[in-house]
Formats: sequence, structure tokens, C-alpha cells
Amino acid sequence: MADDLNNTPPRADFDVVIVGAGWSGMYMLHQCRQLGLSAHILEAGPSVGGTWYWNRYPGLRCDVESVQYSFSFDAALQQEWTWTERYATQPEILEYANHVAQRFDLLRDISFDSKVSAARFDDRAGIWNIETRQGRKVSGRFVVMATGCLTVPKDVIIPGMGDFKGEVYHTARWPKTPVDFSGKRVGVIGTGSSGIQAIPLIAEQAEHLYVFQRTPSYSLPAKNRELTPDYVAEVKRNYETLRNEARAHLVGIPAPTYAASVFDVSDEERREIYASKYDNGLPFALMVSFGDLLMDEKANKTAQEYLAERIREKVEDPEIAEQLIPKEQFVGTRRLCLDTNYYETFNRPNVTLKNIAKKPIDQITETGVRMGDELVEVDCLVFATGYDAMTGPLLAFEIEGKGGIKLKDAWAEGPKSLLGLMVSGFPNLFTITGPGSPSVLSNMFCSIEQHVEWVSRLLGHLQQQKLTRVEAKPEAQENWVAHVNEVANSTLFPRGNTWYMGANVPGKPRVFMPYLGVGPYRQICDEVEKDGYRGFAIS
Ligand code: N01
Repeated sequence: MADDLNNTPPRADFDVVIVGAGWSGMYMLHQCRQLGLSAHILEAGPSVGGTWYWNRYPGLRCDVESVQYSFSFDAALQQEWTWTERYATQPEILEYANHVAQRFDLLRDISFDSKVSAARFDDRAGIWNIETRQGRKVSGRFVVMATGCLTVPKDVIIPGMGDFKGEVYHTARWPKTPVDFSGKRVGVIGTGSSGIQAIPLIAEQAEHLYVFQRTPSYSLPAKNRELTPDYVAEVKRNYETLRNEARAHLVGIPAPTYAASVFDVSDEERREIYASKYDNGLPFALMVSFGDLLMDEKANKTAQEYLAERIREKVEDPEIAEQLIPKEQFVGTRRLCLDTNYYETFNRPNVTLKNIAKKPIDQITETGVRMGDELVEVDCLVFATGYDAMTGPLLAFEIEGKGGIKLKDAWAEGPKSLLGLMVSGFPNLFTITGPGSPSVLSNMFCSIEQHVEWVSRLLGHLQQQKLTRVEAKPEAQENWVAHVNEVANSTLFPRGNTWYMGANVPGKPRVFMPYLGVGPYRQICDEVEKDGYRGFAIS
């Protein structure tokens, strides 16, 4: 216990209790140790890795290149770890998570199979009391929610779901033992990033695959490849420059913007630029290739037309191609997917596209999926239906702040935070990659490292000044929420029916949840810190 934090510090089991042992939780624990704070992680699962532990569906890879989707805080770590593929597979990413845990000796301060059920602030004592579903009670002077953004699968309610007699899977909760679809009729519901990655591999095994598509997504071919020793050596030599470029960039990945407007270049040049991203499997780079691509409807249309053409080239049946092309959907405002042979899969004789936007699913029966008068009989159903993103993980259990205020009430009209890191009324509670931070609209590692380091410096400041409490001021929070919205409203993002907007979960408030701009966000956080943590009440 770090009793030197204050002359009379509140008594708690730990200085810092961290919820979640994904990237954020592991790095937070490491940072707490550097500060001499006692810290402990409560992790729901049996292993580190967070979403990369639970997600293990066939075809799963990250959509950020492996050499960038990794920690940069330790030069030795990034030199000693060698990624084998351009876009790492889930097993390799999980291996990396375990490597990090072991290398920094983190496991001794993690309790696994400890799913937090409540966190309540005791205002008088100035401590957080945390309970787990397993009945454990732990207290901390600070609590860090490292619960991730895409960790709570969205509830899908279709009449008759419980009646289905076949096998049921969800991409976000895939079994550890590989599933064998050989000789089976399989239905996949959902065509976002998860469905698009799983579908080609399931199609290779299944006797027949039915893809139930409500909304098509734009997808780029991953063009995955093994990394050569020369390439890896070059990256390792240039890591410092690469990471610094990432930190300053809009999405935390170095990528050029060629012109302020798509209309500043000729049609031919524009096509070449789009092709250079498409043919090299670079979805984030495509999104930022022109300054107005995500801002202006007409500008965005040029990318829509380009991607539609590429889909038509790949799909043999023109009618199927048209159904796979998103209509009235901006490129980039719904997550751009990354695939291997997704569109080509619809040329296979054992794959059928079921357009449930035209003919919705009415019911799941004992034997399959009923759409109007048509029953599609299947042996297995795979739900690739996504997540209750960003707020879901923080509202999955009870968080009670000052005066018994509940987070779910404070966020009834949508999430509010200061910098995505703290919520007014919830002293000493930090949210890593919380709503209002860049997180999901960036290379997560880049954002996580920045969030954790900022919070750690704040904890260090409190420690040095012998202070014990920090809280977001309500007016500063209001200003931040207004700024997040102002930035979002200058783009096309709020016009998309996407999970970024909470639009995928019935009844969820429609609010653009992430903050757009890794580089600008970092600058703002640095200024707030320099101004003595402007907007935060510290005592
Ligand atoms: O989820 P999604 P995801 N009936 O929400 C459909 C990250 N990720 O798991 O749009 C029928 O994108 C839904 O249709 P609609 C990445 O950030 C990254 O695929 O609601 N269909 C949609 O097609 C990604 O964006 C990686 O009309 C229903 C699909 O299910 C995020 O996770 C890999 C339905 C859900 O798509 C989420 O991706 C995987 C219903 N009731 C995930 N409900 C990589 O790094 C939903 N759908 C590569």
C-alpha cells in the first residue's frame, strides 16, 4: 500500500483496481508499478487478451498492420517480438498478449475468472468498493475501467431463437476447440467486419452456406502476406519514426493525405490513389486519402463509386454484385472491412446470399430461418451481429458514483465524459478508451498507450502533491461533449446508422461516441495537463 500518497490516505486493499486484462489493463498495471502504486486486475476471463481472447472465429485478423498494432512503450519489447504476417491472426495476437504478460511479470497481480458485478464509490471513505460475480470484494483508492470497446456482444432478439435445435455460435464468443462445419448447412447472420472475415472460411468447409445480409459493408482485400526478415528489420530500425508519425496522425496510423479535396486532382489521379490503397489492403489509409472524403457527400461519392466498381469486378453474378454493394452508405463512416476472398466467395456454388433487407427474417424455427413463406433449413447458425459498443462494457455492471448516482442514469441520454477519461460525479474512476476518446477510430494501441500514460502521469502528480481525489468538473465535461459533437458534426459520421452512433442497438441513444482525431486529441490532453489539469477538480 502506498501510504505516502497522502498524510492520511484512505485505507483500501489497493491503490488502483483495474478492471480487465486486455491491452489497457495490462499496460495500466505496468505503469502503476512504475509509480510504486499497488495495483490489481480483475479479469472476467481465464486469460489475458480481452477481446482477442474471446474472439477466435475462423479468419479473424486485425485490420491494422501487425507491426503497428503493438506496444511501443518499451523499446526492447518491440525489438524482440517479431510478427510473422502483415495482418496478424488472432492466435498470434493472443500469443503476443501472453508474451507481454509474462515479460512484465503481470500475472501475479491479475485475478482471472473474476467478473466485476458492481463498483461503488464510498464518498466518506474516498474509496471504490468493487464486487465480483464470484463474490469477491476488493477496494481501491482509484479504479481504472480497462473494459474495452467491443467486448459485450449485442443482444439479438429474433422470434423463436430458443427453438432452434442445431448448433449456435457467436463470433464474439467462439469456442476454444475449432468448429468443424464439414458436411453442414450453415447460416451466417451479419456482414460487418466479423462476418466478412469468417464467411470465406466457413464457405470452404460447409456443405452449403447461407449469408443473411441486412446491410452490406464496404471491404478491401487484406493482401495479407508473410513478413520477410528484411522488412521486419527495416521496421525495427525505423520504429521510433514510425511510432511518432502514428501518434501525430488522425487515426494513429501513418498515412498520407494527397489533397485537401478529391476534386483537387484529376479523375485519373484520384482513381490511382484509391487503387494504391485498395490494391494494397489499406482501409484506414483510404479513409484519410483526401481531406474532404469523410466531410463532403460529393467527395465521398467518388470513393463509393470506386469501391462499387471493384465489387462488380469480383462477383460473377451482376445481381448478386448489386446486392453486395452498399447503397446510400458513406465510405468510412461504417467501419471499412478487411477481407480475404469475401466477394469471391459469392461465386461459389455452395454459397447463397439471402437479402434480409428485402425479405426480413420473421422467425427462427427448430430447423432454420424463416423469411416470409421461405424456410431456409440449416444445421448451424453463426451470429456475427456485433457489439453494444463503447458504452456497453461500462454499463454491463453497476457503477455508482458520488451520492449514489448511477452511470446508467448519468448516461441515459448518451455518454458524457471529459476527454473520454473521466465522468463527472465519479471521482477517481478512469475509463481507458472511453466514449469521447479516439479509441475505436484509431489504431487502438496508439490510443491506449496515450490514455494510460496520461492517467499515469495524473496519478503521479497526485502522489507527488499528496493529493487523493480527482474528478471531472461538470462544465468542463459539457464543453468536451460539445467539442466532440462539433468535430463529429463537421463530418459525415453522424449521418451513418452505425455502431459508432449507437444505432445498432435498439433504444440506445444516438450519439457519436468516439472522438475524431488521435493527433489533435493528444495535443489537447497535453495542454490540459500543462494547465494544471484544467477542467479537473483535484484535492
Ligand atoms: O459487428 P458489426 P462486427 N438481424 O456491428 C448485422 C471490430 N472488428 O462484429 O448493419 C440481422 O459491424 C448488422 O446488420 P445492420 C470492428 O471495429 C474488427 O462485424 O444492423 N442482422 C451487421 O451486418 C468492427 O466494426 C475486426 O443492418 C443483424 C452485422 O450484423 C466491430 O468490431 C474484426 C442483426 C454486425 O456488424 C464490429 O464488427 C471483427 C439482426 N437482428 C470486428 N443485428 C478486425 O480487426 C445485427 N445484424 C478485422
